[in-house]
Amino acid sequence: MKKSLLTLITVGLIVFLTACGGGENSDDTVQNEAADGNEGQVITMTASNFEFDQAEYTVSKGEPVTINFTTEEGMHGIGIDEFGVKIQGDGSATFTPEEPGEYVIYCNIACGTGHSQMKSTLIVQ
Ligand SMILES: [Cu+2]
Repeated sequence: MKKSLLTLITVGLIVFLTACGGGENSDDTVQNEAADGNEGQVITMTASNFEFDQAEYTVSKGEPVTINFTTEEGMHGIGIDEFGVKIQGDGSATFTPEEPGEYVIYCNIACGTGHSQMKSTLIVQ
């Protein structure tokens, strides 16, 4: 009676340890997939009162673009209507431009007297 109970515990322990090992392996797989998903073009944009850090940002068509946006002064956001980009305050957005052209990047928060001049151009080539 005692011996069979011990066997049961031993078998249970082995199954438990094996299950844990399997869990670690699937975590590794997820990390690798996430690293692959990071490919693409990254634009770092910052805003102050009342301008963006560059007048033009150039990207290539057909590849994902990620915009990382931060506000250094005041409260700003960015909108690019053609790509459905809407960031308010710090944030990021990813989209894939397919058509070459020039697209307006504008501040989408009524931030003050210079708000209407807060525009830059996204050039897709
Ligand atoms: Cu604004």
